[in-house]
Amino acid sequence: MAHIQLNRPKELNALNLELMGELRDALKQLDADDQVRAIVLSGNEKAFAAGADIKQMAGKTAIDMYNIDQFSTWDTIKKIKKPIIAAVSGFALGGGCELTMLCDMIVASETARFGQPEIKLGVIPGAGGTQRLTRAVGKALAMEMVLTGRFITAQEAHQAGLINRIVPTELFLSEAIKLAAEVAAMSPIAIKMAKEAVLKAFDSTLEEGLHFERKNFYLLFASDDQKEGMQAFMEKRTPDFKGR
Ligand code: CO8
Repeated sequence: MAHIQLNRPKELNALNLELMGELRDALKQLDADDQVRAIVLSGNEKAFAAGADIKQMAGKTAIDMYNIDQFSTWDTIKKIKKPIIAAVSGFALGGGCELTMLCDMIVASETARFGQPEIKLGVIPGAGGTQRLTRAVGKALAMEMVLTGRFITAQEAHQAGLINRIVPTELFLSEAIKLAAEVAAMSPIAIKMAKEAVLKAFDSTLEEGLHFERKNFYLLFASDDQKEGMQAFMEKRTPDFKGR
């Protein structure tokens, strides 16, 4: 299990290009490290991230934005195979909210606030806020959040299905780590294929998704972990998964 902490506390972890580049590189490194089976991504108690760095963005032209191509970083993060658990306390706004939705599960503190306030800046979400949010919480709430910029509470986010659980603020990181440890105890190869298959549901028809799931299911019978998992069940012992 590995933990990455976004660390620009004075700017509420505003996601400037440098921070996103470092995050991408750290995630790629952890994805390639066999010792790591799950990743926790957090901010601090006050903010997960308050969005893209407005000060860095404010003076840019459309062509600057095109040339900077910041979303290629997001595309790389999207391809991380290992599960990423967001540990969220305080603000998760704009790009910060979008980053939590790029993660696979979200553990939130009671003080967490999720929002897409880009509309108040005269723009719209650019890293999935109109798409992943709508799929997660449905049209009514997504439309309200994107059109008014209203922040929702952890309670509302939980009711709407955006997050996995709400925990007392002092426990937001430790509970996320606990969840990551639970996932890390499973077969790493099965976990990766499971993540891939769940994500497939977002951009395929049911038939295509079922087909994809079935192929991954069959493929896992080529792994030592499948033999070990089923053998351990029959021998009534804890499996020792190796990720092969
Ligand atoms: N960018 C740059 N600086 C920020 C940001 C930000 N997004 N958010 C906060 N800060 C800075 C503030 O300017 C302030 O700095 P300073 O002390 O130098 O003035 C410091 O952080 C503390 O902030 P506040 O004093 O404002 O703290 P408050 O507790 O009063 O308010 C809020 C907290 C409500 C979170 C408020 O700071 C706020 O509204 N922030 C902006 C939220 C926002 O609009 N986010 C969306 C940004 S646009 C976006 O994310 C587009 C996504 C596109 C793709 C993503 C690419 C990465």
